[in-house]
Amino acid sequence: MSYPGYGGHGGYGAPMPGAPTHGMQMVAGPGGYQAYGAYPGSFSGAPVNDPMWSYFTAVAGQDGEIDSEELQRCLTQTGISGSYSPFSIETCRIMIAMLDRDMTSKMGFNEFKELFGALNVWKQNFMMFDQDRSGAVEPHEMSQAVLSMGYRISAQTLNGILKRYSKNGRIFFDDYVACCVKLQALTETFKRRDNMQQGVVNFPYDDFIMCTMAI
Ligand SMILES: [Ca+2]
Ligand SMILES: [Ca+2]
Repeated sequence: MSYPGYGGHGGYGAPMPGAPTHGMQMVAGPGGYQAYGAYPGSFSGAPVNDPMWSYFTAVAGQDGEIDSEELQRCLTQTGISGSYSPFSIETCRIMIAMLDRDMTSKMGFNEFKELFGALNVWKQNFMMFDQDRSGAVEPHEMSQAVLSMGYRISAQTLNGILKRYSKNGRIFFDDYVACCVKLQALTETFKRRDNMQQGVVNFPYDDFIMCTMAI
């Protein structure tokens, strides 16, 4: 399907060409989201039987949901960023804002699992480019990474993004993830309003501010 403005590979929700696929299986989920790895398909049934449930409840604490500080602590402890610097609180806030589907401002169990799946894919993708494990990639590598995810954006837009997310001309893992999270969330937000699937949407001012500022 040719879809102006988005990926040429089916875009959002399609497998990422060039992304490492070993050890993970992507399944198109509801709303174009992907279910990853050990959690294919949509989740149903008692979460008690899920190996991740007890971990989730321990992290979430008494309110049963994960806020940005709990998320930062947990991501640091699980070492998902590996040898890379831990995620900043701002990136954790963006992660929650993006995946907060039931509008509680915190992460429920399914939202948490979705994040872990996405993080693993982004990390694999980042590591593919950061071959010397320096913790940062060059702008042209970041461009390749973004394009390999199926987003079709102009060189000018890509340059703007690279400027925003780079430090001294390099992009660190934390900023890379923040960029991926936002790109995915904003594309999803846009697509939901793009009824004609033409890559063009009329945004009332208030709606635009809500969509962009809330992430
Ligand atoms: Ca909590
Ligand atoms: Ca939530």
